[in-house]
Amino acid sequence: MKTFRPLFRLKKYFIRYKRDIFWGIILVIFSNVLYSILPKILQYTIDQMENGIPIEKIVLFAALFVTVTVIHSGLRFFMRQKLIGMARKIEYQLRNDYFHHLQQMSLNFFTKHRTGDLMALATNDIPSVSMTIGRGLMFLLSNIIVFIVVLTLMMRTNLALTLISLIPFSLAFLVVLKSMKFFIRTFERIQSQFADLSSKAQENISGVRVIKAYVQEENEIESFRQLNRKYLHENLKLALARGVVWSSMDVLFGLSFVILIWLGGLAVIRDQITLGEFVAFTVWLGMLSWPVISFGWIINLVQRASASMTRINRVMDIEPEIQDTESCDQSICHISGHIQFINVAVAYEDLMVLENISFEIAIGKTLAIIGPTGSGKTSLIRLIPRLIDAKAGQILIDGHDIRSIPLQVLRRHIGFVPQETFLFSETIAENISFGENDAKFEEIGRVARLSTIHEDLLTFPDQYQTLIGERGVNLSGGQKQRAAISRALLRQPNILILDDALSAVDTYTEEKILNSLRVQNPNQTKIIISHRISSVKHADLILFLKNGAVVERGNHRTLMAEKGLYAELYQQQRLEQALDEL
Ligand code: DUT
Ligand code: MG
Repeated sequence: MKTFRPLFRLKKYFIRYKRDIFWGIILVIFSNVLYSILPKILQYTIDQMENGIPIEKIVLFAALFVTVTVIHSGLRFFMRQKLIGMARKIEYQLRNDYFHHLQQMSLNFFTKHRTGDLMALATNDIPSVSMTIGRGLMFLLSNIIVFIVVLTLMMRTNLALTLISLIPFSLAFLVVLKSMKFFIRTFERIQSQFADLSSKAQENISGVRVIKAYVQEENEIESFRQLNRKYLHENLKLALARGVVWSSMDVLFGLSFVILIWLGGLAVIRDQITLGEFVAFTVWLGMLSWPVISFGWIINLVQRASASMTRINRVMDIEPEIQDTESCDQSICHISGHIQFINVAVAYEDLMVLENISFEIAIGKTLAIIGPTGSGKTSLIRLIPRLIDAKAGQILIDGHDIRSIPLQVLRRHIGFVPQETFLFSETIAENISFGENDAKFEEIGRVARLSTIHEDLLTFPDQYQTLIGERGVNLSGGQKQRAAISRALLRQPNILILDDALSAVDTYTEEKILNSLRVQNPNQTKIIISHRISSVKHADLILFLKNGAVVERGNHRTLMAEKGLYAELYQQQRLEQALDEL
């Protein structure tokens, strides 16, 4: 029972579809009782024939047989409709709930879980659960009913014959029980190898550029082949075991029939049973073989579903790390963009990446963050839309603790351009208007002009309607970045955050974009991360980060006067530029 516990979580779905289940069960009972009594009609017919039956009566029996069969098939049809339909509806709900859950997860969750594994849950585990609750339930109930009814009918006909001919059946049942453990274990291995295989394929397809650039195709093919070979090996093992079990069952069932024909035949000759009863007996015995064979299959199915459900539950039980808490003040429905950090620290697991960060930036001002790679710039700005939470210290926006602002409100007022741009496989216009579905075309055009991508788009065959391949393969790096900036600008955010979002754009274009950003919305607080001094020098406050700490702060003028790291970097970049211009 313990193994099936994960499936108890499906209770709420079962309750939702209780009507379907109720009718399904009623149909299962009726259709299988009818099925089990069919041989009884056969028995009467044969017995009557022996006694010299008039032809009309034979026709009557035949008609009865056909009618019962037709009704049975009809009931089966509706039973399948109800139970498999119910399973499909549960699968639909489960998949929606799973997707909804994934959408709530914070960044950290996605770094901890492989995309391939998360996909495998949706493509493998959820259907496995649905299959079990549909077919598994249907066959299990059918088998139980057939077993009870057929066995009762057989025993009532001849108890001794029933018991003797069932001896090999019990052996077959034992074979099923014994082999089950092996099947389940092998199957679990197959499932986890399948997850590895899909993760490998998934990473390969997303990472195809790197693989090609490093000429790693052969290596990748080889390591994929190895994983695939393991998968094949386990599958073959399973197929072999299945073959052995099936064949031995065939032998045992054959043995049952030998016993029945031998002892049953003798009983007929000795007039202990009628010929009709003998025939009915034979058919019943055949009917019993399916429940025995499929018992193992059903248990296997339920175990698999249970293992799948465990995996699903494991992910579904993860609480979103970042969500609205009780301290959230629902009356806050707007933020203006006054940001204050007080002794903020950030850590990923045990790795401290930022410590003692304090600064304040007024509405409409520009904050710039500069510093060597890995110094914690991205981590710092991730705190503002609460993609991550601070380990220590306090962040205030418009004087409210950031955790008291409803996440929806906070994020709606922030335009965030991440360091790695991601574009969807949709048109450029749709990519820009992401999250703002009713954006007017003029608005899209306005932000595209601001981020200077408008001119580029005009050269494309479909202009704003140009379709972008997965991850925007048909745009250049700089074009992708500017499309992402347009997307952030369209929301007219009160806080605009650019994380190195102009790194792939030349200095001239960068200057142009930054200039137009400066004038377009004087009340917008801007945070700009860059490696180039040229893009930060107009900022009201510049923070120089190094090893997770602010080592210099001020504006361009005061920092230059300090003659520290900032000034040094400025000289270096000036020199590089001069050399470039030579
Ligand atoms: N780090 C993690 N987990 C993450 C992100 C970053 O452990 O999910 C670590 C790596 C690095 C430090 O945090 O040592 C700071 O990373 P961040 O991305 O904040 O650095 P950056 O200043 O933005 O670097 P770059 O200029 O390369 O973008
Ligand atoms: Mg970064």
